[in-house]
Amino acid sequence: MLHSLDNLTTRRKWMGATVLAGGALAATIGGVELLRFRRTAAAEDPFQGGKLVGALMFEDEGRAPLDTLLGDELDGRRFTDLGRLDRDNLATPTDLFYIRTRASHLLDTSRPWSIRVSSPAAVRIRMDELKAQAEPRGLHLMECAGNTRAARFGMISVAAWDGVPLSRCLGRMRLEKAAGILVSGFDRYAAKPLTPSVPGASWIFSRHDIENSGAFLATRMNGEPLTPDHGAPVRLVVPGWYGCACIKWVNMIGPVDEAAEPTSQMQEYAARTHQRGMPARASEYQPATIDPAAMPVRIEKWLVDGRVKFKVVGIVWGGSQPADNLLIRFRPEEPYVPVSRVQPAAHSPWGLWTHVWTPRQPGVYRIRLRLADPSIRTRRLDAGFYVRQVQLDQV
Ligand SMILES: Nc1nc2c(c(=O)[nH]1)N[C@H]1C(S)=C(S)[C@@H](COP(=O)(O)O)O[C@H]1N2
Ligand SMILES: [Mo]
Repeated sequence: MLHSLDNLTTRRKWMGATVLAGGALAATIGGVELLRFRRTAAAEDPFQGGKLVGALMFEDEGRAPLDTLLGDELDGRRFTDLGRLDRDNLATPTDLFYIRTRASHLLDTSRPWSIRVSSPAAVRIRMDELKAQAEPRGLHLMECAGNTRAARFGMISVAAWDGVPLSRCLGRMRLEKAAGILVSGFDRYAAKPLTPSVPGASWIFSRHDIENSGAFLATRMNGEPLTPDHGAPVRLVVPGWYGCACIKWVNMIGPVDEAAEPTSQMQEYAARTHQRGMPARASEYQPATIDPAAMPVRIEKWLVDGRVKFKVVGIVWGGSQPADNLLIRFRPEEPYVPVSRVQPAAHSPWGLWTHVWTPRQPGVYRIRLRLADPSIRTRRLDAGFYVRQVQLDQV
């Protein structure tokens, strides 16, 4: 099925870009200079001189509108339309960044905010101190561990964040010897949730996890103060981890011992963060890191020299290093082939790839990716988690 081109061209609210010498594009977001993809010579472009005639819709996915606020408080969601991503808009504007849980009606940020530290120090970390110490921390990706087909995989976004590394605060909080560190956010809501979401977002980290991940208390997003739905006045960002660990409306940090039970949020997300069963202790949890993954986000239909060609555009993210050796398959009975072009972008936690697709027959196609290097752990790709389906009526 084809849908109109409006979707690709309207409401382009994404960041503008400026052309630099040397064929690279750059934009500045929240103090981060973001190098864009290098432009390629026109001669290499298989769609040169062609006409974009439409885009294919992914099938068998949720039907909720994208880029739209849905529901309220614990039921509140916004799924980001990834179909509009292109190489000039790699950061998601704040008003399109995905949302999982909207701000509580009971949240009162009119009074000065501080984080209570339940340790021998019994200090409070005041918001004005944090603001004074906050510095640009670059672009980081966030993905909900429950980023499923029903959400049209729209629970993933990238922003430029400002904040203060949590490891830097531990000494002052007298937490430098704690076995585990609990970070907890405001989680009382006026209404009972309609969805099976469990209220009470908090996560327990080891000191090693906090240092290793570079977790920080974020005060700004895309160069502006955090919005209420994204955790204002202060949230945790844990680079490389699923969003469930990125506690919003942080109001308490404290020590826990080795035997501490996982929090309700950790239990709710145990399977989705690939824990083995339900560990009895928080200290037995594996870091909730995101493995390398990739999926198509848009399939453009082109007419080039009188022939139909499809341009499959996708994203690649996760892992500690940008994956560039991607393989793609369109049907289980077809072999994996190398993706035509993968372009990891400097300083960006997700990169775009494009693949030229000339299917021979109409029918249903289930598009799946994997990494060429089998030694890299890709739990979700292995499970077919991000397979996307399209139907071709004619080719
Ligand atoms: N206090 C609090 N923090 C929270 C949550 C929550 O329900 N309450 N949800 C978590 C989950 S599951 C995700 S995926 C991210 C989403 O952050 P975002 O809504 O800013 O995209 O916030 C996390 N932080
Ligand atoms: Mo999440």
